Amino acid sequence: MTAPDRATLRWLFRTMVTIRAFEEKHMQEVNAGKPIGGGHSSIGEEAVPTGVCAHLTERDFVASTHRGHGHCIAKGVDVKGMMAELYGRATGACRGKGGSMHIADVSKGMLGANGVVGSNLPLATGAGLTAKLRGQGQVSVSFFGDGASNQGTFHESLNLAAIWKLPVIYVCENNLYAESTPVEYSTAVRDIARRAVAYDIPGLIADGMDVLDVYEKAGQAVERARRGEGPTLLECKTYRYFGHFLADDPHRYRTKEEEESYRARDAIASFKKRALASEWLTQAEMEAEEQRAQALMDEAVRFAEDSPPPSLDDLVTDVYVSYPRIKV
Ligand SMILES: Cc1ncc(C[n+]2csc(CCOP(=O)(O)OP(=O)(O)O)c2C)c(N)n1
Ligand SMILES: [Mg+2]
Repeated sequence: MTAPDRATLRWLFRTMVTIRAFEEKHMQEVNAGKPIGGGHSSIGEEAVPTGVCAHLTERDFVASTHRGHGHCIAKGVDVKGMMAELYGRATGACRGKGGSMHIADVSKGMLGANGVVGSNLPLATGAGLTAKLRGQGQVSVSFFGDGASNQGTFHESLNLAAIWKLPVIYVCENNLYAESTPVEYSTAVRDIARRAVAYDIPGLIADGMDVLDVYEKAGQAVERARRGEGPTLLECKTYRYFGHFLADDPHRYRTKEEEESYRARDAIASFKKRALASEWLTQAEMEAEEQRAQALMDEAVRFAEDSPPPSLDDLVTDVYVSYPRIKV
């Protein structure tokens, strides 16, 4: 594969280090006992949302999961608003009412993180139908886990998208575990991409620890969708370095050797090596990006801490039913 242009390479690096810095800051704040919500760390998986979203614009749709911070950042959601959301503040992406698992920003095409495993596949499929009916070349992406690929919604969504030729990219983040359940215990196939055969659509596999491989395979899927040829299932083989959720999972269901073998292939560290060797980016440019990400997180925490909580009146705004004015 020929390398993407310099601006894209820089964006890929910037996005991966921003995701990692956000996740590290969140973990630090939770461990320090700050009164903020926990969540599910995606450290180790940064290459997947980055390589996929590099092909999208604000007009394309993304439907995300419980492990959604990386998807939001790669799709352009404001990091300060995300941090304020974790702090439950009125300035948060969802005015402090959603928290980690419900961050959304429709203006950026981010339809939302989602706490119900497997529930975003039909949402992305519906957004794909919208895109097809509008006929303006938009595409829709669903990110979901290996565990979610065993939900009925996975099969229903892929079948519908296949018969209607919807512009949807189904991106399976296969990190080998659903909570503590190993994928080989719960899943009949070794490569989840093989399930594409059942719907007569392409099933691609990318190395989810290599942002350029994800970028290349996702590019094929997005181009196919924009040409009106229908959906693709893209499986990215990846790994989360920490427990299923923050704070309380000692991850005893897997070995230290397995963890170390993935950390040794860390997506950010290997990109750096390659970028230096190939003279894509300089050491100084990459250090500047890392410092920028750290500074952004400090600023985001300050912004969140200085923001007010939602008011009591906000309890009855943004709900489905328009209540008569309830005095709270
Ligand atoms: C419908 C539903 N069932 C169970 C859960 C509890 N739960 C939350 S995350 C999770 C595991 C999901 O695994 P996977 O899809 O592989 O995503 P990962 O956490 O590995 O990113 C489960 C079972 C849930 N939130 N929703
Ligand atoms: Mg998983």
